[in-house]
Amino acid sequence: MDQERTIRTVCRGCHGACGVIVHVKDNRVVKVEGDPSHPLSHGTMCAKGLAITQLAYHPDRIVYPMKQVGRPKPSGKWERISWDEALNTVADKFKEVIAKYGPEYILIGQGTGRDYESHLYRFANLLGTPNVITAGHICYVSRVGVSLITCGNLPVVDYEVGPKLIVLWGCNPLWTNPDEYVGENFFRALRGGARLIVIDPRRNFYTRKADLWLQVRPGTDCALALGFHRVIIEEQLYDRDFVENYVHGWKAFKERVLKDYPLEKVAEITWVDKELIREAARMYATVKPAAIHWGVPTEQTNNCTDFTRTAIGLMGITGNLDAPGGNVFFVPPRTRTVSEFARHRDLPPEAREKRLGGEEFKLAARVALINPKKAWDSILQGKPYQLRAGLLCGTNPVVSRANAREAYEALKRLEFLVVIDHFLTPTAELADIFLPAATWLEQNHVADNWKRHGYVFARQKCVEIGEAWQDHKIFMELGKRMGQEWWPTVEDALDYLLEPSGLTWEEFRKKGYLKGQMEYYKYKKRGFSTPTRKLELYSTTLEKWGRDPLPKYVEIPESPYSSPNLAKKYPYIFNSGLRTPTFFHTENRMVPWLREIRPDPTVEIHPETAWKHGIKEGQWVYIESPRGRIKMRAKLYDGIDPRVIVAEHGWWFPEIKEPGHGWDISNANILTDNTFETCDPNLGSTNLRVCLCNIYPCENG
Ligand SMILES: Nc1nc2c(c(=O)[nH]1)N[C@H]1C(S)=C(S)[C@@H](COP(=O)(O)OP(=O)(O)OC[C@H]3O[C@@H](n4cnc5c(=O)[nH]c(N)nc54)[C@H](O)[C@@H]3O)O[C@H]1N2
Ligand SMILES: Nc1nc2c(c(=O)[nH]1)N[C@H]1C(S)=C(S)[C@@H](COP(=O)(O)OP(=O)(O)OC[C@H]3O[C@@H](n4cnc5c(=O)[nH]c(N)nc54)[C@H](O)[C@@H]3O)O[C@H]1N2
Ligand code: SF4
Ligand SMILES: [Mo]
Repeated sequence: MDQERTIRTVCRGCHGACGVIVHVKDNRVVKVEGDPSHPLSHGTMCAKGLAITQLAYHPDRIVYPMKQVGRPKPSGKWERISWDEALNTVADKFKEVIAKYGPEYILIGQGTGRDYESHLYRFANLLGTPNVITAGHICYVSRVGVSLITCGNLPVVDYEVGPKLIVLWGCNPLWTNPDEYVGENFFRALRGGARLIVIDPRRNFYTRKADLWLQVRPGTDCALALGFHRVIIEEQLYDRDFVENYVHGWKAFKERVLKDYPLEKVAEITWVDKELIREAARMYATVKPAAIHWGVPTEQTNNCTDFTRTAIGLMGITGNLDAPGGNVFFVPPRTRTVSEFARHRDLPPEAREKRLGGEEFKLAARVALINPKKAWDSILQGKPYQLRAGLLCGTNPVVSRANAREAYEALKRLEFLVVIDHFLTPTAELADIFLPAATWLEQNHVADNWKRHGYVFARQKCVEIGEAWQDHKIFMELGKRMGQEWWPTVEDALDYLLEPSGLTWEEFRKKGYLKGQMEYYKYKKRGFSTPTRKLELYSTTLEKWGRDPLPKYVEIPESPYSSPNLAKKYPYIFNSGLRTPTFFHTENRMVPWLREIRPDPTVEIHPETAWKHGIKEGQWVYIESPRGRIKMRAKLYDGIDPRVIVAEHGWWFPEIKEPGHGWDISNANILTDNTFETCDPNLGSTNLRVCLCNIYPCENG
């Protein structure tokens, strides 16, 4: 029997990096607890992090490679194989596809940020395929892409100094800890006396604490941001020096706002009272420092590009950009960047030209991703050429992507599919080869090296479970079989990542984390990293691409205003994607501690609306859109507008043992749309948070 020992590491049950002390006994994790010495999480952890042992040691977890032996897929018939057989099978198939058709016929994919994009992209780039699907068109990478062309980098709230006013714009940091943020730091600022403006269609914890709550119509944030500009311009509340010296296109932008966005019109579009918009804009422009903490719903719309640059514009013209306590560009510690490690530059120009949809969604191409529908069309219709093989790592697109039915059909039809995951999800059940991924307890990595909060953390291997490998190792070993240049071990690759810091993995591991040396107002010395060296409210990049260089609001393609005829049959706005503290997208439904808290998929309906349809609290109801029908359990909630329905996303049922696992029963993305005409024109972002729907009680109650 071993003595119990403790290891300091960082979680990755969400985007991650809360500090954790892991207790290990006999090569088994017996307990995890928050690490009070961690500079961002200060000892806090959430339910998902605390439940990791139930996930890692779950009886349904697959901890060895498998091949699907039954046909047609999904057959539910699998056979255990060795790593050698699994990797050789994949490598042989990929080589065959490359020889017959070319590397671009292989699709590589991942879901949300999970700390292995450096390795996944390196694998794809060295393979020579430009066809990588991620969640980036609707999440985070979209905001990074827009930031790059607008001000050169992603501005992040400076909770280290602390804002005096926070505009919480479609974000729920205490439940989501998204990307750079650990929600606790938001709360610390609030407790320290920061004022709060909340922009959210739903009443929640924050709206109750807020000085002002703007109950916006889902999907109209871009119009609201332009309304803020309107007030700030009219009342001359902007920072004159900044506007004169650091903004490109101020005059043209000002004219657009004054001509096209009178407050009455903004109020009509957004459902927010015009005096409330005025008051909020005034408060934002006059309290210093102020920061905008914005969330993902603003990106999951056809206005993704234009909301993001309009919001960045607000930060700039109020003098809050790169100002202490405002929205800042944190300086990263000296390590190799994801981009450098991934060798993005080495993807040959002729390969880039073959990127599916690259000509259309130019900004997505710039950040090296494709709209998933481009992949589905390629597989289902052979347009413009037919993908032949795919590898998906840490993603469950048949539940998480818009128009899930199409995603399902496409992946089912793909000639050869590899899935890397912990569980046989509805997506994994469509694979030919399943590769078992390690959890965060089973890996060594320089964590958070993709984020822009100025830190990297040591994620340390605590145990090994079965034959699972960390994703990084899978890409390395598969890459070597494809003749790619990699390092002998995972840790050797980490030495390379860390090299500019002067530390080896061994040294870094003991240190725990590195922090960049912060410097504010960098633009005053060097300008912004854009073509004009200024913050481009008039985008020269979009102009070069033949797009509107100035931001505007375009009505959501499926809304009561843009589709009045459709709205007769589907009168409600379907706002899907309400996160819960227990689940991470399609994950955790099999974890008993978490599922017990939220056993069923929930849809929130206003009591007036429910009454009209004879729906009672707790009853199962159908929700229907032009694309299909799902069912969820009704929760009556008067904190939303009676015209809006709020639903959770990510539902499938691991307890249903047939290989589909009930993927289409309560999956919100059966209802969402993915057609190109309805996407953001630059990024291909889909409207995940707004489409039209109707509701009615299930026959059997
Ligand atoms: N309707 C609607 N749909 C949405 C959203 C919404 O708001 N509304 N949100 C969207 C957003 S923002 C995003 S980012 C996407 C997320 O979409 P996805 O990333 O596709 O979804 P997840 O369920 O997070 O992850 C899928 C799989 O990753 C596996 N996994 C977890 N950790 C690891 C790991 O370390 N390695 C490997 N190999 N596998 C792992 C899990 O077991 C899970 O099966 O969903 C989007 N879908
Ligand atoms: N527990 C948990 N944590 C997660 C995730 C998870 O699935 N579960 N997902 C992770 C991922 S990949 C992401 S991207 C982040 C997202 O995390 P956040 O950015 O915090 O996004 P959400 O929680 O989707 O929504 C935040 C708020 O926006 C409101 N909202 C909905 N529609 C609109 C709209 O159109 N406009 C405005 N202004 N507000 C709107 C919602 O009511 C909600 O209060 O969370 C990450 N963290
Ligand atoms: S917030 Fe994320 S990183 Fe922190 S404990 Fe929860 S799952 Fe882990
Ligand atoms: Mo996301």
